[in-house]
Amino acid sequence: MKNMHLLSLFLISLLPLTLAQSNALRSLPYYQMALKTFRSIDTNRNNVIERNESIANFESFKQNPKDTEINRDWFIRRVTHVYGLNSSVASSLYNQYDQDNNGVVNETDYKLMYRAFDKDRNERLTIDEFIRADNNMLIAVGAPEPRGK
Ligand SMILES: [Ca+2]
Ligand SMILES: [Ca+2]
Ligand SMILES: [Ca+2]
Repeated sequence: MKNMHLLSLFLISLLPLTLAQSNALRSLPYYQMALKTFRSIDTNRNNVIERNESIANFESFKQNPKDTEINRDWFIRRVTHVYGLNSSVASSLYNQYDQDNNGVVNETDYKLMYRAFDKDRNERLTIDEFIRADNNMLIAVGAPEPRGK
C-alpha cells in the first residue's frame, strides 16, 4: 500500500514536468515545421521515428529509385517547394545533411543524422529529440522564422 502511494506521488510529480517540456518544445521557432517533418517520416504513426523509417524517408526523397544519393539540385527543389525556404538556405541545409562532408547526401549521412538526433541512443527518435535537433539545424542554416506561429 505504501508503495502504491509512492508510485502515485511519483506519477503526479512527473505530470507538470511533461507539460513544461512540451510547452518549451512548442515555443521553439520551427516547431510546426519540424512537427510536419516528423509526421511525414513517422509512417506507422507511433510517435517515434524508427531507423527503418529514417531510411525509408531517404529512399522516398531521392529523385530516382536507382539513385544512391539525393542530389543537391533535387534537394533544393524539394525543400524550397515543401517548406518555402529560399534556395541558399536549402543549399546550406543540404550541407548540414551531408554529415560526413563528402559533398553528397546518401544513406550514410542519414544513419549519422539518426545517431546524432537520438540523444539517449535508444534507437528511437522521439518527437522531443527530433524537434530539438531539427530546430538546431534550421537555426544553423539561418532559416527565416515562420510567421504567425
Ligand atoms: Ca514510427
Ligand atoms: Ca555525405
Ligand atoms: Ca532516443
